Amino acid sequence: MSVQQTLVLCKPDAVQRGLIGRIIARFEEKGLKIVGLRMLRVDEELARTHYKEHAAKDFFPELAAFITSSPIVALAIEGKNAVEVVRKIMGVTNPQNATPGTIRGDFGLNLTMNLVHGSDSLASAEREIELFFSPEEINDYSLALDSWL
Ligand code: IDP
Ligand code: MG
Repeated sequence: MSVQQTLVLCKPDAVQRGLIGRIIARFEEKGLKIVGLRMLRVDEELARTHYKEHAAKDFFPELAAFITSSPIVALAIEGKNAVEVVRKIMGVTNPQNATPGTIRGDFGLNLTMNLVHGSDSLASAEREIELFFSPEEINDYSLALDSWL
């Protein structure tokens, strides 16, 4: 399976609830590599661009209000099959249905405030990483552990 990069957001609820470290730890423990890391406040325009496929949906105003309500932490994460692996670690969209052991399954109850975002395809990942990071903010480095992962 090829090495991919994907975008993860620790959403405002994760920041407010003090869960950033525990969420990032799950990706590190899995053997994924953090290649970009940034805290920022999402504005209306970025919310609309990032969630463009949802812009016409009923829940978009609620989603936009939530994602702009407090800072988030954006991560670019690299590893074998990273797009799908990250989505598995996150759990399904509604935390009430998410399997225990996943981030949403362990920490969430609320459909909108579901703690994390992960790109849903390689094409989305490329688009979304560019939205949150400039090229020089993505770090190309090897880990001594790479051959064990
Ligand atoms: P995903 O984050 O699992 O990829 P999407 O369907 O892409 O799920 O939805 C984007 C985000 O919008 C969700 O993570 C959640 O925060 C919010 N959301 C999704 N569906 C609903 C809904 O029906 N009501 C309110 N918020 C929703
Ligand atoms: Mg999505």
